[in-house]
Amino acid sequence: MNARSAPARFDRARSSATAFLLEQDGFCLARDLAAPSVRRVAAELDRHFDDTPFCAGDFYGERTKRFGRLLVRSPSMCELVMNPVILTVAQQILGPHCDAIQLNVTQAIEIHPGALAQFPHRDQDMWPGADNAYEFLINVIWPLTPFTEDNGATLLWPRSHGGHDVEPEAAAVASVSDPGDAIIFLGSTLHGAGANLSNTTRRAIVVGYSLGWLKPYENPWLAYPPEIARDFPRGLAELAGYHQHRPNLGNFEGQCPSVLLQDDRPERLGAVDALRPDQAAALADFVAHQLLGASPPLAGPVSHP
Ligand SMILES: O=C(O)CCC(=O)C(=O)O
Repeated sequence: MNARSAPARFDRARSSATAFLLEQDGFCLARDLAAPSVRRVAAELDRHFDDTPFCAGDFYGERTKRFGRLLVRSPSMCELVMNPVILTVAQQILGPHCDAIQLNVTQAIEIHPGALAQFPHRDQDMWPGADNAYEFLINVIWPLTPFTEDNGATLLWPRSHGGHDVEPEAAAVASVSDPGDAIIFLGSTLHGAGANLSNTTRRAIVVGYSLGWLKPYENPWLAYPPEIARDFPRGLAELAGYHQHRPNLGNFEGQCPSVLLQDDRPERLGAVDALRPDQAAALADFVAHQLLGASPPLAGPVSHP
C-alpha cells in the first residue's frame, strides 16, 4: 500500500492536524470520523462477540473477549481499514521508514464489567528491534459502544512516545469517546484498556498499520487466504499482504504474492526482480560495467535469498 492507492478525496487538513497531534502527544482523538461505517460494523460483529469465549491470561484479561479476521466477519470493515484520513496519517508517519505500509491487525475487543485495568504497554515492544527512534506502528481504536471514564475506555499516557522517558511525565488520560470517533496512537505510546467498573460491556475494534517489513501481529495470509483476498479491492489486498515489499520481501515463487489473486496464473512462475529505484540504478551500473569489460563498482546490498 502506498499513498497512490489511497482514494483521491479526503480531508487533507484533518489528516495534517491528526498527524501533528500524534507526533506531539503520541495520540489523538479524531471525532466523528466514520459514524455510519462504525454503526454497520457494530451490527455485523454483534453475534461474533456473543459466540466468542473469554480470553485467557492476564495481559488480554479474563473478563475480556477478542477475535480477529474482521475483514471476513464484517463486510463493512473495509471502509474503516481504508479510511482515507487514517491511511494518509499512517503513510505520513510510517512511510519514510518502509517501502509500503501493511495491515498489522484487525481485532474486536469486548471488556466486561469487573475487568481489571490492562497492563500499560507500548505495542511496538512486540518487535525486539524497536528502540522508539521511529514508529513501527499506528493503532486506531474505533469504539463500537460509548467509552466512559468507568467502563474501560483506553488509557493513554501523553508524551510517553518516541524518545520520551520510559516513565511518563503526565498522568494517563481516559479516551472518553463515542462510536464514530477514532482513537489513534503510536506504537511507542504507553497505553492500556481501563478497568470496567460499570455494569455494561465496552466494545471496540482495533485496526493497526505497521512498517511493511515487519512480521505482522495477525498472520495476514492465514486470516485472508487467496480465495478470500481475491474479492478485496486492490488497495486492501495490498495492505493485507498481497504486495511485495521492495526488495523482494514477501514474494511468492519470486513474484508479487498478488499473482495468487489472478484467475489465469501460469503453472510455473519465473522469479522477477522487485527492487527500489536506488537499488535498480546501482544494479544497472554494476551490470553495465561488466558488459563494457570494466571492473564493476561495489554495489550496496540488494537482496538475500
Ligand atoms: O482495548 C483497549 O482499550 C486497548 C487494548 C490494548 O491496548 C491491547 O490489547 O494491546
